[in-house]
Amino acid sequence: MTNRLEEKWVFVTGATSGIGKATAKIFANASCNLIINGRRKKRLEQLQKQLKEQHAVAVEIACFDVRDRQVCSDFISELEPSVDILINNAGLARGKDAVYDAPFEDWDEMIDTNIKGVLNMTRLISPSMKERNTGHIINVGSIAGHESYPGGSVYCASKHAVKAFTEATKKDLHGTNVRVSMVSPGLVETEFSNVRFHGDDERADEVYNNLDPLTGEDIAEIILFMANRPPHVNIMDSIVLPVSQSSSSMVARNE
Ligand code: NDP
Ligand code: 8X3
Repeated sequence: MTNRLEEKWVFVTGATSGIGKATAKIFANASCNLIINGRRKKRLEQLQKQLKEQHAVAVEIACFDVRDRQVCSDFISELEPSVDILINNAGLARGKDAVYDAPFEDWDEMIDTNIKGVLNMTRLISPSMKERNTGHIINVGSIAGHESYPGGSVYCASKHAVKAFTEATKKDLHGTNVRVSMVSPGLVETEFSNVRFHGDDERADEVYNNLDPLTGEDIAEIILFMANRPPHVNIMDSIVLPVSQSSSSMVARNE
């Protein structure tokens, strides 16, 4: 396949694990330079070393919390390269409690990360894309942004918000060459469920038992495909599920 991505600068939020880490790796393999974000500095340093050694690309570390607007702003105003592709991937679920039981703190963390984190990064990076009349913003949504499930009220609401924001961003940039896309995965086996269940590995493992879930690499391949389309092609959304999953709540497990 033609590689249209060589030497592009790609900013991946949440690159210390799962989908984000796999995405950083696949773009480095396509000869892109990377800016890798997350809060765990050691992991970012390890990934930086690995990508530089394996692919001879430039890799900058952006160790900050996407919820902290001031820190995001300070980092981006000091950033030398222009960002060609922004991948808003950082996100999380916290708990699976009903609305009448869920802790407010869990709700705040999801809203602040999944919604406001995406808003912060997009607001800060999109002006330079608009000015240069080029660029691509790719948001990681979810099947939960298309349908809601019990116990997922605020997580689903946050991903519905990502969908609405993606669509409106495209419309705000209407008439420019800036592309805006999202990918909406189903069950992907990453650290997502360990985080959701506050480190309860057993409960996290149960989510992916006997269903052959997606991997971070599966989603990274879709993101790379979207970014590597010719400049006149904009994929708005792609819902990607394991074959064993037919909706948020319909999952066929092998016995
Ligand atoms: P992981 O838990 O494996 O990765 C989440 C990443 O987000 C980590 O790198 C984490 O880094 C980063 N992150 C979380 N909070 C922040 C923050 N405040 N600031 C900066 N980085 C942050 O999960 P996934 O890879 O599965 O999740 C990635 C995205 O995919 C999320 O948006 C999630 O909602 C979405 N998704 C996941 C699905 C799944 O089934 N796994 C399905 C559909 C969508 P660190 O902790 O170092 O900050
Ligand atoms: C994550 C997918 O179904 O676990 O966005 O909420 S799900």
